[in-house]
Amino acid sequence: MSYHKMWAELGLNLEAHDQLLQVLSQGYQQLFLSQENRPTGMQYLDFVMSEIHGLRIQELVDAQKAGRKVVGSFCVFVPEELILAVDAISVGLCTGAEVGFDLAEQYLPRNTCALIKSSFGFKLGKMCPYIEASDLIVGENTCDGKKKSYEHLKYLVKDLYVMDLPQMKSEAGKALLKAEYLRFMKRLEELTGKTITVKNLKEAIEIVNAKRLSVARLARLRAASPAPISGLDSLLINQIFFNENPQRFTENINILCDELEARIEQGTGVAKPDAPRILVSGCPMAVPNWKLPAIVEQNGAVIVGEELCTGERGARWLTEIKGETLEELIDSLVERYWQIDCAVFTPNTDRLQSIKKMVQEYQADGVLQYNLQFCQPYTIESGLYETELEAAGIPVLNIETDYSQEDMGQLSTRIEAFIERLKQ
Ligand code: BJ8
Repeated sequence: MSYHKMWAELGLNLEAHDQLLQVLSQGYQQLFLSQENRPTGMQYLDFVMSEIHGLRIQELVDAQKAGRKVVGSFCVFVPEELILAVDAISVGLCTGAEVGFDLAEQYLPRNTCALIKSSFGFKLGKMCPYIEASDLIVGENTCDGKKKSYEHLKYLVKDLYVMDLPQMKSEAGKALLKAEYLRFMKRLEELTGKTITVKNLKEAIEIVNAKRLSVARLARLRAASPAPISGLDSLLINQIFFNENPQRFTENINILCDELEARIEQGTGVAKPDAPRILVSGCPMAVPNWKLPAIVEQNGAVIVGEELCTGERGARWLTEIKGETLEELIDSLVERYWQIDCAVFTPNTDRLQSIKKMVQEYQADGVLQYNLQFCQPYTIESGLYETELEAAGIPVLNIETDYSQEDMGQLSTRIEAFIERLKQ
């Protein structure tokens, strides 16, 4: 089916977009479809990926024609529950390809992290149907790169809303988070003409909790040896988490988990039982950023967990449905999001504990800390954590990279050496 008419109406650059889809499809075939012994439940993800700029966008456009709104965001601090409560659709806007960087650099310094430059590149190159389909785009004050880049982005998109976020886990910080969620609620109500009530917020919390439970179930199953699913496929699931219809996602991930349970019982896995097991920790990896897991798994190791926002840091906690008033539900929501241990907080000691816990739970042999070049929060934190983890007997490899393919050879050599160290 051709979606060219829809893409043209969204204002995409059809030629550039066609080229992008072609590269994406080739990369996907090479990396994902060539894996051996994949669970059959991954066919759902293959389909979602093949239609990520097609059918899913068609669904968004159809929903808009029926009066619903689409809200795009860049951070796991933006509560999907509030967006669903006003019957809007939440989509993630982070991107993971080196597209339109030359255009992005007309606005941003060269030494801006690839995640930020990529979002600008997709927007300026007119290649992201999600950003074009968004009625409201939510930025947030997290790292300096993001918060300052929104000062440019507001002139490039039709409606940008910026959420302030705390930097310290103090009582004042928590009060700010609550105030900002209340302000965001009002903005969503204005956008949609709908009111957030106890009933619709509870329903929204249930939907998002169920989605988070499905990925938590998947995460637990990866503790098995041999690993029942690859890190590459698991990362893809955690990436699709942000853009797929939430109920459909939950249903299909639970079906996949049923299959993985059966595989574990039969002793079937995607890697050898003695394959070194690696936990990846650090900056988010957005579609189609699959570079690191591909190198790790092509070198004979298996990734058993992601301490990333496209992973457990983004999905770990649930919102407790307690109380009978809106105020109590908002407090519950704040409690849930307050636990996110993003490196923009200072100090951020909880994250180190999360990494250690994940190492233990998923029987990881070592930690690969993934830092995007020019990302100060995660790169600085990785130095602190390396010392602490090594002292606790957990081998660490710190990687600093970007979205280019130029360092593939060098990364591969370093990762191979790290895997050898883990084997010993
Ligand atoms: S909660 S990790 S999604 S802020 S990689 S843009 S930090 S310079 S993305 Fe994030 Fe929310 Fe935190 Fe998660 Fe800046 Fe670093 Fe770039 Fe980053």
